[in-house]
Order: sequence, then C-alpha cells, then structure tokens
Amino acid sequence: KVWIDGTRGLDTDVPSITKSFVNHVHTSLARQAYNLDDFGAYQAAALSVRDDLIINWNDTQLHFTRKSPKRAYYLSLEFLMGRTFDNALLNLGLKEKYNDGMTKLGFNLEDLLEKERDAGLGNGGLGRFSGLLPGLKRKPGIANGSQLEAPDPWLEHDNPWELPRADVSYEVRFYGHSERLDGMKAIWSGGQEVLAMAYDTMVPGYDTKNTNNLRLWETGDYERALESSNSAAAITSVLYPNDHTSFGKELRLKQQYFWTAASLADIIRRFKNIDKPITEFPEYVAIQLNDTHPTLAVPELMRILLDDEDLPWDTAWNIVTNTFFFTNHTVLPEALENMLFLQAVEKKFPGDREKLARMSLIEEGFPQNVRMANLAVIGSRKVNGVAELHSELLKATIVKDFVDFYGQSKFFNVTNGITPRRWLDQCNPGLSNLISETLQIPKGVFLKDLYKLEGLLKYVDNPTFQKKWAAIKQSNKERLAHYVETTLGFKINTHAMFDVQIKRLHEYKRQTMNIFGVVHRYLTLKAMTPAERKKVNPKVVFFAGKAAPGYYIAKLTIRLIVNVARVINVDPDTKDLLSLFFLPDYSVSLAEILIPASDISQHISTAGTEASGTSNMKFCLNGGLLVGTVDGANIEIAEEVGESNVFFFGHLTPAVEDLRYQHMYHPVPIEEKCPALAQALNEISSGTFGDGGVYEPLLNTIRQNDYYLLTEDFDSYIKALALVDEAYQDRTEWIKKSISTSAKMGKFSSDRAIQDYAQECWNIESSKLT
Ligand code: 26V
Repeated sequence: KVWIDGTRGLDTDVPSITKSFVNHVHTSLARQAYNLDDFGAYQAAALSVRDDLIINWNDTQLHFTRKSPKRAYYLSLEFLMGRTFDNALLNLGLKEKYNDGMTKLGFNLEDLLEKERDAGLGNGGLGRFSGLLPGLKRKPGIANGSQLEAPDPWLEHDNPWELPRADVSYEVRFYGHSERLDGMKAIWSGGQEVLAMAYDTMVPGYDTKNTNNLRLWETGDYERALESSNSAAAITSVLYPNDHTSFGKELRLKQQYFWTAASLADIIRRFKNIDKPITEFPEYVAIQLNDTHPTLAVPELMRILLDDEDLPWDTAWNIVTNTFFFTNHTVLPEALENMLFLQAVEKKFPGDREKLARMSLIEEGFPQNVRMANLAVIGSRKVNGVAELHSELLKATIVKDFVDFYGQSKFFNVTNGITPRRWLDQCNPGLSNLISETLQIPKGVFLKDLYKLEGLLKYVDNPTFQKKWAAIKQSNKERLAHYVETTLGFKINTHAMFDVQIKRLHEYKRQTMNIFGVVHRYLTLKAMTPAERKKVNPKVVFFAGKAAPGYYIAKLTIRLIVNVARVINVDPDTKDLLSLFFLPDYSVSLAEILIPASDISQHISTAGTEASGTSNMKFCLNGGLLVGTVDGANIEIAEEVGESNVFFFGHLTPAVEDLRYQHMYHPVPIEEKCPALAQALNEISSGTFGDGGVYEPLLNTIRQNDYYLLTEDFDSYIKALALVDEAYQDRTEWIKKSISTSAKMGKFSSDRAIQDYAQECWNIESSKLT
C-alpha cells in the first residue's frame, strides 16, 4: 500500500531512513554522526519519524477541514501519554525498518527507545484514559524509604513530539468586573489578561494515516496585569499531584478556567470557519468532560453564547446541554471538586426545601462552595460512569436526585478499556508474535479487533502452545529481574511467583492489606521448620506507585513497604522464599516492564470504592491472573474470563455500609475480630522493621475505625492468597488459566470503549483518510 500526498508512510525504505537520520544530525542537532551518543541518536531518529507524522497530521487536519464533519473534543486536565517514539513506529508500521536502519548506523534501536522520557502529565487511570485519544507539566524518587518530590524533567530537553503554534493564541481574562452598556449588554473588562498559546502533539492512529492532535496550552510571555499582580506563568507550571483530594485552591481554579476558556475559544473559531448558524453548534461539536476538572467549560460556553453571540438564555442553555457529555471517575466524596468561592456574597437560597438544597450548584455554608459535579451533570446531555458497578453506584448515590429529576436515560455506563497496541504489542512483543503465529493472522487483525483473541481457546490444551506461552512469561520475568538488578542491585529468583500491585497509593486501594499480608507470610515462614519451608513455593512481591505529596498515610505506607523489604530480603531463613521490592519512579514505561512479567496481580480495594481500575485489564491481557475484591471492572473481567480463573475474596458492596456502621457504634477489638492481622500490626509496632513508633498513625487507622475494612477482609484475603499458591503448584493448570484469561479480554479494548462513546454520546462515525 502506498499513501498519496507525497507521504513516505509505509513507503519509507531503509536508505531513506538513514539519509533522513544523518540529515537531522547535521542540520537539526548541528552535530557529527561519527561521535553521536545514544541520546543524540534518539533525537535524530525521533525527528526523522516526526517528519512522517507531520505529513500525516497535516493531511488529517486538511481532510477534516474539507469535510467538516462533526468533531468530538476530549477535555482533560491530565494526559498520561508515556513514550511516543515506539508508539509512532508501531503505528506507522516502521519499527522493523528503523531497527535495520539504526543497526546499519551502529546503533541499537531498543537503546534509543529507552532514551525518551515519559510524558507524564497525569496521576493515574484517569490521565491514562485521555492518553488514548490541553494540559500542564513532576518526579518522585525514593530516598531513605520515603518518596522524594522533585520537578519532572520531561521538559528539560527539547521535546521533538511537540510543536509550538505561534499562530494559535487566545486572550483569557481573570478577575475584572462587568458593567452594562446603555443599560442593555453586559461587558466584562479589567482584571488580568493572560495569553494562551497552543502546543500541539501528533498522536498517530494504528495502521491508518489519521493522526490526531493533542493540544496543550501554555501561558504567553506577556501579561497585562490590570488589577492584579498574580503571575500568569504559575497557571501552567504545576500538575496538581493529587488524585482523590481537592483543596479548593485558587490556582487550581485558574488552571481550569485558563485551559477550558482557551479550548472553547479554539473550538468556536473552528466552528465559525464552516459558516453555519450558531444554533447548529451541537451538530458539529461534541465535548467530553474528563471528570469534573473541565466543568468550567459549561459556564464559559454560556458566557460566550450570551455575551458574544447575543443569544437569549434558553437558546444558549439548549446549545450547551446538547454539546457536553460528562464522565465521572469516582464516587469518593473527597474527589468531587467543590470549588471555594472567595467572595462573601451572602445569597439567599430557598433552603427550606432540602432536596433543592442538595441539588443546588452552591453548597451553602461559610464560605460557600460551587459543586462542580452538579454543574457538570446539569450542563451535560449525558453522564456516564466507567464500569457497570460504578455507574449503578453513581445513580444510587451522588446523582440520585438528578436521576429522579431527569429520568434514567441521561445516565449510562461505558466500561473503561485499554489500548492493545501499547498494552500487548508494545510491552509484550513476544506474546503478540506468538498470538499472530498461532492464530495465523497478522498482528494488525487482533490488535484492531481484540475479540479475535478468543481463537486462542482452541489451543489451551495444546502442550506445545502451553510451553511457548510459559516461555514468554519467563523471558518477561527475566527482563524485569534484569531491571531490578540494574536499578536496585538485587538478584531475583525468576522461578518464583511474581506478585504485583502497582497503582496510586491510597487507603481505599489497600496497599496496606498487601504489606500486612507480606508480614503475615514472613511470620508464618519464620515459624516453620526447614522441612516445612521446603514445600513452600517462592514468591517475589512488587509494589510501585506514587503518593500525593501531602497524603501522610500514603507516604507512611511506602516507608513501611521499603523497610519491611530491608528486613525480609536479607533474612537467611526466608529470603529464598519471600522477597519484596518497592520500585521507585513509577511511570507508564515501568508499567510496561512490570505488567508482562506478572503471574498474579492485586486489585484489592474495599468493595464499591474503585470505580473501574484499568491495570487489572492490562495484567489479564498479558496472561497474569488476578486476585481481587468484587469491585470495579474486576467484576466484568470475572464475567468474561469465568470466576474459576480469578481469585475473588472479601465483602460485597452492599455489606460495606452496615459494616462501617458497626465499626462506628459497636467496635470489636482487632485482637478478637482478626487475630492474624493484629499479630502483623503488633510485629510492626514492636520495631521488627525499624523506625520504632513512626507507623502508629497508619496502624491506628486500622485499629481504630478501620474505614476501609481491612479487619473484615483480611482473613478471606489470606485464604485467597493460599488458593493462589495452591493453584501455582500445578503449573500446567496455571498456564491454562493464563491463556484462557488473555483469550477473553476482547471487551476491554479501548476501541470498544471509544466506540461506545461515539455511539452513545458524540453521534459520530470514523472518517478515515485514504
Ligand atoms: C481528582 C482530583 C481532585 C482535585 C485535585 C486533582 C485531582 C485529580 C484527579 C482527580 C480524579 C480522581 C478520579 C480518578 O482518578 N478516578 C480513577 O479513574 C480511572 C479511570 O476511569 C479508574 O479506572 C479508577 O478506578 C478511578 O479511581
């Protein structure tokens, strides 16, 4: 296939790659090819691929400008993109050719790929989800067992994937006042005007010329402070590193307004180019709000339609409520951004009717709060949760009154998905090749239609296939072991079971239960005779993840994990049977090494708290089994792969409220309720793992009201882990479970999720370049 419009695309051959590489070394980098280091070579190769991307990206823009179809815009304050280079090569089908080209020039492509820094403009799954499809710019390390905070070096070097658009900028106004001209039209003036400048990143689709645009906004050099001396630069210099706590900071509100206002100005400008009446806006524009963070787009579009377009209120509101769609990503109340408004205007509210008060955009009190979630719900055409259980809980709790008001049809579910390009082909090329060879179809077929993996079920009992499947897992475990050896200096037994929990550190995700489980296992091993120990299957436990800088208990959990590791990894009685690692600097790229190497992964949130989870899907796609609670997308994974292939434990969502009530009003001492857990906590208190006394605040959260119910779930958790050990003893059965799990992951492709949004919300179809 040869692409038109002069694109090199699939037509690119090895000599043209090396030529373009050398050219970039000389002209773009102003260096010599003969003494180039790997970082320079990465830059030159990246610039060479970028040339291809730019052509496709320009053609894509042109195609959509000419056809002016309806466009879907994804507004997100986080984009956790990971690396771009490998993704671009695979999506363009150029990886092998670049591999050959770089070898000819004396470089190793894999080494060059490692030189790229992750674009980590996000915290967790919510940010990763937008990475599939405007934003801000941070890196924690570990020292003395604690997380270190430092700025993210992502921006230190020129980023070849980002193009500054000097030609695209908008004025965004802050503060000021409004006045009525000749008693009629209101004008907003004064305050501070900040210039929003566009930076574009090319996002290539897989096996298509379509190359999407990710537009980020940066503050301009010039600012006109008319009434305030607030620095504009601060607006885009920090990514709020929290993921489930909101502080009501003025800067956060300014960020949100800065980027939604710039994005809307941009969207309006593009709409105006097609010369249609403004009332047809929703026929050409759909805007998806990624959580409540871009909610200010709702009042901003109202402002534009009323002030700039002179529309009557009802007409404007009708346009707004047919344009926006809102995805909620959590039911935890502390994350529902309630924005603090500083003006002390006391507004009388018909507060005698409780239901109205609950639905109000304003939470009454001193000071008042704006309820962003309520604003997003009323301003949107449709509202969705991110897994079946979460969407049901949403309707039963935080949007209940709105369901009564609007009816059921406004509320629906889109279960999250993950991209098989990155989370199978890129991170696990060995497995991807084996699947292609076994199903006798090119990779492109199942990477675009993940349901095709079901074909693997035919081979579950085939010993040759099982061997190949197991060999790939083994080599991925060796790759991870190599990483640990080079970064932490520890040798790992790769024949041990690899048990992984990687996610943001949070009490509701219960990394605490995992580490208490490790302590329990350690104590059990210590109490065994050498003969008994011989029967135990060795296990290596991995943790990784970041804690919000101000989240004391989460940081204490990291410290506990690191210090338990220091003791048990050197204990001669147990070190061959149990070891533990907290890998620093968690990133998308590190996840790409950990996930394919896992035998079992843990998704153990208190039932009803994890909206979906997405790493659960990634592990299962790569043939790792899952131990987890009946929560989020775990439930749907079990539905797909069969309950016999997952290790479920713990109380169910409906029980949680009652249990919490009992903990509040009829507390039972932990020694009675859960002796095994009490023993692990006491061992930590006694100083076995150092740092005498520092863990007490963490341990007391469990001993006292135990909001996340560890004392209720710990015994069944330990039983589930014992079942995991037992299952792992029969390696053939384990491999069968692994194959069957991966084979049934079709539903969790991001393609299915995006398709659901396209149908349910945006009412758009794909428009492919030829
Ligand atoms: C909330 C806040 C609050 C204010 C400060 C900054 C900030 C940043 C992010 C958030 C969002 C929290 C919600 C969230 O990340 N939810 C996660 O979304 C994933 C994708 O849908 C889902 O898989 C996880 O279960 C869910 O916790």
